[in-house]
Amino acid sequence: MFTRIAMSYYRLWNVLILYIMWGFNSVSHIATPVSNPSPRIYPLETDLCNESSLLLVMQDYSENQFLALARTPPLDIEICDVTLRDGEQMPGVVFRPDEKLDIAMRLDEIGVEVIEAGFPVVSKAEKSAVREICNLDLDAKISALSRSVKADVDAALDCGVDIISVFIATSELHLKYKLHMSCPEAIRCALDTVEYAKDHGLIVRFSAEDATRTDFETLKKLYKKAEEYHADYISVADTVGVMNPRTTYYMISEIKKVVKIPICMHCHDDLGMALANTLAGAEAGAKQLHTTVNGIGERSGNTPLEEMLVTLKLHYGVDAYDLTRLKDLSKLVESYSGVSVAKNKAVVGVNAFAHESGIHVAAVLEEPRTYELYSPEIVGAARHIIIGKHTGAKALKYITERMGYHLKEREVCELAEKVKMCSEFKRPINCEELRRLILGMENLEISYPGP
Ligand code: HCA
Repeated sequence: MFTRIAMSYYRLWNVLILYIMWGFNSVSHIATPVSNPSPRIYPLETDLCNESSLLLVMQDYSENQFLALARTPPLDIEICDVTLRDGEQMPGVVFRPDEKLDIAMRLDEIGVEVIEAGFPVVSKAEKSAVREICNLDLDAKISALSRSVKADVDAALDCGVDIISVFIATSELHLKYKLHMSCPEAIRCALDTVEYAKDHGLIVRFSAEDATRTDFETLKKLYKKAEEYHADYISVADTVGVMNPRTTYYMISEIKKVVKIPICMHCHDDLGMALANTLAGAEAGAKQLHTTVNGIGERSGNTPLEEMLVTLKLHYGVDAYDLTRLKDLSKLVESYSGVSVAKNKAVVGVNAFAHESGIHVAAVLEEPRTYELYSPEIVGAARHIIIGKHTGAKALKYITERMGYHLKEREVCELAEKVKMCSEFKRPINCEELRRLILGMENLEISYPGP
């Protein structure tokens, strides 16, 4: 009796540890040994089989009849990545200077045209990181954020930036409750700062914060004034993500009627439409599109770089960026920022090219396009076949053959049953576990204690 109670506690302990480890391992994907007591603890999404090596030809899956029918216009755009500035404004995120440099170099390798490196007046370390990024002599132009005050411009000048992003809030809400200024006062500060930055030889991007909640007539007049003061870009900040693609398209089309200088789109994702809104702005003629890696940023974040670049390629034929580096950059920013990428995140999530369902796997093994929009290699990722509750016999036969086992049909079915039993414990199984099941070394009752 005592032994049975002890065994029950032991099993319960095993299960608890198992769940805890899944949590800890969800980013690293590394099976971490624990001192006590289970020798078989694996992360939830352990990959059973990496299929990418099978695809010898990199395929572009972009055929889409609607692209032609919709007459999508060619886009003349550039990317300004703001991971190092707005991305870092995400609560809890701090990049060390060396991490900032690393991210900047990788963004440059991908080919983004502008990197917003930081907000120099924030701290000494921030200022010196921006300066060091400028000293890297990257192909990308380096920009820094500046409030509409001359001291901020001076700090950016000290760093040696190419571009300065001078911003001021223009909505009544921000003027009244944040800046405690009248609109004419704010406009004066902004224009004086634009003028000051221009006089010091900088390329100036003038941004109206909360532009999308600003009285539209006032906003257009302000943009026009900024153009008269020789700003090089004006920026539409959808600071709290209020727009949708239709309203964005309208807004940018109207702004284009009054200013000739390039327009920037800076969209937040509060309603999950940042990417769509940025693209709608681009379709209406906006030039500079703002992104952050993994979409990190305040609240729900910003337009994700990886989603933007893949969409630009597949939907608009923009081929200017090295997409094969996206997955690695995503992992790097995930680790530096401490912000985990959701498993089902488009392009860079661990499930973006993972298949478990028997029906899906069977189809993917014959033709990946059945359940993949584009090939994982395009973004430097890999296809994963996951063995779990929904695994079918076809997938098992295929995988076991790749592992060197030639099972009879009956054996494959038996194995499928065992796999389903294991999956009762809410996780896929990994290669080693499958091997043990095949070899009949595994006694399920013992190795997979129930709750
Ligand atoms: C902020 C400001 C900003 C500026 C946008 C821009 C915004 O929230 O701190 O650079 O164009 O989202 O309004 O990031």
